Amino acid sequence: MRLRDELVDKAKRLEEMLDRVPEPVARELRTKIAELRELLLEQRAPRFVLVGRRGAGKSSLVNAIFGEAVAQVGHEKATTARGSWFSYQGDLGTLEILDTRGIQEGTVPEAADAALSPVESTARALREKAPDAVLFLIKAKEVDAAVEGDLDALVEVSQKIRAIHHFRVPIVAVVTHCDEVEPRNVRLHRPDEEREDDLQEKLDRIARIESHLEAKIRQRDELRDQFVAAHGVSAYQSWRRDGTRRADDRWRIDELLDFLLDELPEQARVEFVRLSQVKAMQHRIASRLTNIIATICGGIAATPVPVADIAPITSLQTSLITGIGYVSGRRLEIKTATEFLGAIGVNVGAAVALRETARALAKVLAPGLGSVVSAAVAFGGTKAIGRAAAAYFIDGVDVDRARDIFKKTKRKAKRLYESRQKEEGDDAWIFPFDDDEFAQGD
Ligand SMILES: Nc1nc2c(ncn2[C@@H]2O[C@H](COP(=O)(O)OP(=O)(O)OP(=O)(O)O)[C@@H](O)[C@H]2O)c(=O)[nH]1
Ligand SMILES: [Mg+2]
Repeated sequence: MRLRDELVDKAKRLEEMLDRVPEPVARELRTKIAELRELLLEQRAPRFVLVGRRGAGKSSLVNAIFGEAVAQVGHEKATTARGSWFSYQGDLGTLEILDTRGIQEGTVPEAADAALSPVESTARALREKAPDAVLFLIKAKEVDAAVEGDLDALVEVSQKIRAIHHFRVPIVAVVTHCDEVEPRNVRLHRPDEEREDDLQEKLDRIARIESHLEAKIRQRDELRDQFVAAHGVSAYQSWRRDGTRRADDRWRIDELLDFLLDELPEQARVEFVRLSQVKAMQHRIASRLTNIIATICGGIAATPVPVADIAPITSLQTSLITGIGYVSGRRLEIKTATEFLGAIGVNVGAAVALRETARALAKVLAPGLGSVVSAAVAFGGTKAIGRAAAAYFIDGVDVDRARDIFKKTKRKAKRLYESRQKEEGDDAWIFPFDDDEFAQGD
């Protein structure tokens, strides 16, 4: 992939540049570049193990995450997926799923020709790859009955993972079919059209089911410290034969994904956020990217040797835009990113001219010239570009609005940075702002 190669190349050149930068600063920048690598370059598909009985809604949950029909629901044949990793592919990305169905049904193979029992085939798959999380699915109405057998299966899977990979995998319990909880006719996905008291009754009942299940899981010593939470959802969607969607009764899937995101390692996050298309999550990743890159840009500009050139800054800023574009579900060329910069009023031409002037000056005045751009401008400008790109690519605002966001954010970020500089001096970029601080007085 060309874009990826370009990014790899950029990261490498940045790191080489750091060889000429004095130590504490270089180390700080290296850490940031490493974070950037994990987030942008070492991405892979998230890997989930699904534990749950037949019909619990495992395939439906996969479809609910994608918002498309990628997994067959209801009438899956014995040949699909079970006992081995399966890549579900949507338009925007891939999930790797290990369906352990059958473990809690005993060890008898379902098909006569199956060489391995469900336990054996699951163990073999787990040796191949470590999962990022285990999702334990159970129907709301079944939480009361026979959970113990399911929990035995859960313990078995999590102990296998610990034995093979030496880590405690996070376990998230998903209470499915919440839409069918009494009062049944109250539609969770249309709360505005329902009577408030009816809705509340249903929500209360679901909350009780969740805490009941949580209590049962926490009773197990083998699960307690890996268990994250129980989360009620409806994953129901239905498609016509021609592929158009007939019903979308999904409820609280976004919230589930949001806290699954917290459990994922850095390398699986961008892919997850891209394929699930939850804007709030996309904003979270966009904002992390923005903060990392703004810090690096601020650091380069503050670097006390004249390697500080505007070129790596502009180049990082275009990477930021392509990165945010990617998170939103697009694939942008560097050229598109540069055009976006132009469109929101960043004078890319002027940046290049400035660089030439700086080089000429550097020859006369070097060493010790310092940077062409102030750290405040580099930081503030990058922060502003990230915000504008997120608004444009994730929220779909128009160019005028994006330009407006750019201008306002730039002013504000620059001011904030300068006040930070008064406290911390030239190292101010090492102490970046969290977004709350930034949002104050917005
Ligand atoms: N009402 C409702 N129905 C659901 C929900 N999730 C799944 N279903 C339905 O439950 C049935 C079984 O769902 P699947 O997703 O196929 O379940 P599964 O766990 O993959 O089943 P197996 O592959 O056979 O183990 C299907 O008819 C789904 O439409 C839900 O949240 N609400
Ligand atoms: Mg299934």
